[in-house]
Amino acid sequence: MNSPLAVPPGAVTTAAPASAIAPNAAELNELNRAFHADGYIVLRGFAPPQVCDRIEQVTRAQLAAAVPPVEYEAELGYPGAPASRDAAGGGTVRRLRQAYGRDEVFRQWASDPTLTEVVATLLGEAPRLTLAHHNCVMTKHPHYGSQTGWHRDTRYWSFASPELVTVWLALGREDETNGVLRVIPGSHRVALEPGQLDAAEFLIESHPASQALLGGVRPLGLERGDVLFFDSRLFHSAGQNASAAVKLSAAFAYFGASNHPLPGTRSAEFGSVELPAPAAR
Ligand SMILES: O=C(O)CCC(=O)C(=O)O
Repeated sequence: MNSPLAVPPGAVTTAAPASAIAPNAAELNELNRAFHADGYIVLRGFAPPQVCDRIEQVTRAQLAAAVPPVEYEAELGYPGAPASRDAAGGGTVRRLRQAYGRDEVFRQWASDPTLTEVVATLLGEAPRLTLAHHNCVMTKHPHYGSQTGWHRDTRYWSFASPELVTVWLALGREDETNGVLRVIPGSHRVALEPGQLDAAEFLIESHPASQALLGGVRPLGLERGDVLFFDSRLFHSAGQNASAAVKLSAAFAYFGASNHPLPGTRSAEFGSVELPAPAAR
């Protein structure tokens, strides 16, 4: 079932560069090494201020009008979420979904050649943007923004190979006061014991085998324009927002050209966007 905001499956983008700061070949090599060792990298100030400004402007306008398709906090019912759509705060949006179809600013950012070159390096091949997962602006509102338990993004994703990269752009400061993302370095490669996940595939923190994992938690403080690239199998979580301002982050996910969503699954529903292979250096 395609959203009215979705773009046709297999569409090729013609976006102009968003002028992100390009790492050189040696830096890309080091980023690739760190990514595979830790499961994530952070590129500070990777998205230029004017890109953040344009994305934020469109996001705030669409958030204010709750332009569909959106996901409401009350729909998920995570800890801290309003009990129902009729409860106080029931209209709190958690995600502006299908961001790629919403506005050119999202298309330009998600297909920015500098960004996709980093993703291609991490995947080892030309990337494709999935329109089925993430492809959204994540919001974390004061009061009604919920807490997200430890999970792997791939928990409900169905691809031939689980190797995907999530790209998270901070549109403002993200810290312990407003629901910073926390990660467990190296957890993308950890095999879990039976019973370590609950029915919704969140990590059961009280499980004995979870203790070593939880001993390595690292909060990833971000500033506006910082971009976090993480292996979609990396365990991460986030708290609530105790500040007075909404936290906004754009999130997209990519898979390699030799990978594919499994036919008939939700991962295949919305199509994908082919992106160019990285230029030879
Ligand atoms: O900001 C949060 O609550 C985390 C969101 C997240 O990790 C997710 O929805 O996959």
